[in-house]
Amino acid sequence: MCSAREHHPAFKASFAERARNTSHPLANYLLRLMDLKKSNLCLSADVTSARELVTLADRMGPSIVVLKTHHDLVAGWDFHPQTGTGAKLGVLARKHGFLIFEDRKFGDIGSTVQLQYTAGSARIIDWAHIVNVNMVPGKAAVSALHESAKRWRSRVNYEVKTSVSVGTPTSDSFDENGEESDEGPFSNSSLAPRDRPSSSGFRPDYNGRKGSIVSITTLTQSFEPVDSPRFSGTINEGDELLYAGIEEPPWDRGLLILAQMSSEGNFMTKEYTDACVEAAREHKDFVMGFISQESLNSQPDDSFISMTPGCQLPPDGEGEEDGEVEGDGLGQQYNTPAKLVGLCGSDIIIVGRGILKAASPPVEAERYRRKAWKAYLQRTGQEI
Ligand code: S5P
Repeated sequence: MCSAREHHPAFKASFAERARNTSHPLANYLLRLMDLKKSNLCLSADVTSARELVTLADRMGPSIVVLKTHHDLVAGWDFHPQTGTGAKLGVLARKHGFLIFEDRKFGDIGSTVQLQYTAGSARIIDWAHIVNVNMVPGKAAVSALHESAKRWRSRVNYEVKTSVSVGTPTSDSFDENGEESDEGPFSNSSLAPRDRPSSSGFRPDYNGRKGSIVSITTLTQSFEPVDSPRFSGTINEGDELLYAGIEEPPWDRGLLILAQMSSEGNFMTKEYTDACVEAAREHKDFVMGFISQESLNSQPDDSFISMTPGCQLPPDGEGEEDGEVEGDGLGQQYNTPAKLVGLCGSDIIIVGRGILKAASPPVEAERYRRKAWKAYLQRTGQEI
């Protein structure tokens, strides 16, 4: 089911060693976190209400290193940048030590994926450390997202205080060149992503050219350095704790390329997978790895992380490690952590329903964590 990559140095290397050889800031952080927490488990938090999601993240936080979200299937997602659902998950991520991965699978032309990443109600880049891209439209989607992440990174250390006043319109208030930032025609490109005014004083047309004047708004901005995005909402006092033993994650964002899928009959050919690896090598300081069914490290200096969905364990006690697990009847196929991590060289298993549907999800998450960690220790020849 997978082409073994045991000849690549990363296959046998510990996560701590891999961290030392990884220049990607977020990949380096994640590998150190895995080593510290003894976890290579990502929870696919596919629940349909924001309240459930936040509760789940708090309960499962101790077992996981990555929390994977699909924000678009969550009812009641609060989009407020400082107090909304993304910010709440951020607080829990700092408290328990995990990264947030929005499984958005961007798959469009460069300009559109930039807007989907940085703009709209969700402003995914503000709260998700990691996102992924479906590279079917071509490599431009990867370079476009990379460009957005760089631009965001260069502004994010500054919080912008804006004061807004309304006055008489003047003709030079509009950008005659129709230049748009990656945040789209409605944004003020000089503002840091998390503190743009929610409405502007003009209504642009869709060519990004002159807008029709409604009133003019003057923004006065002052930039204040901040160390980390602090949540100012209503999570309980004392929840604003930091996971011990490691610093807060870096501001640098990371991208995973969807290089192979777990679903039956998918169209991701070897040629497509190879193109994904090529794109990753071209954007090493942004692409941290792949969603794949096996390790895709093949050149000596490749140090990508493989995260693998389509993972379940047979029920407790029934040939836990080597047993076969049936698919879900909707195309999803499953393999065990022992196979995926031990044989195929995957680094992180992604598990949704295997944990979420258990009688006690926190107990089940621990069972998955232990099995996946054991498979990693065996693969790398460490003591169990
Ligand atoms: O190939 C893939 C890629 C992804 S990201 N196969 C997948 O199943 N996924 C995602 O992983 C999928 O969208 C879902 O959120 C999760 C698997 O959930 P489970 O309940 O089948 O474990």
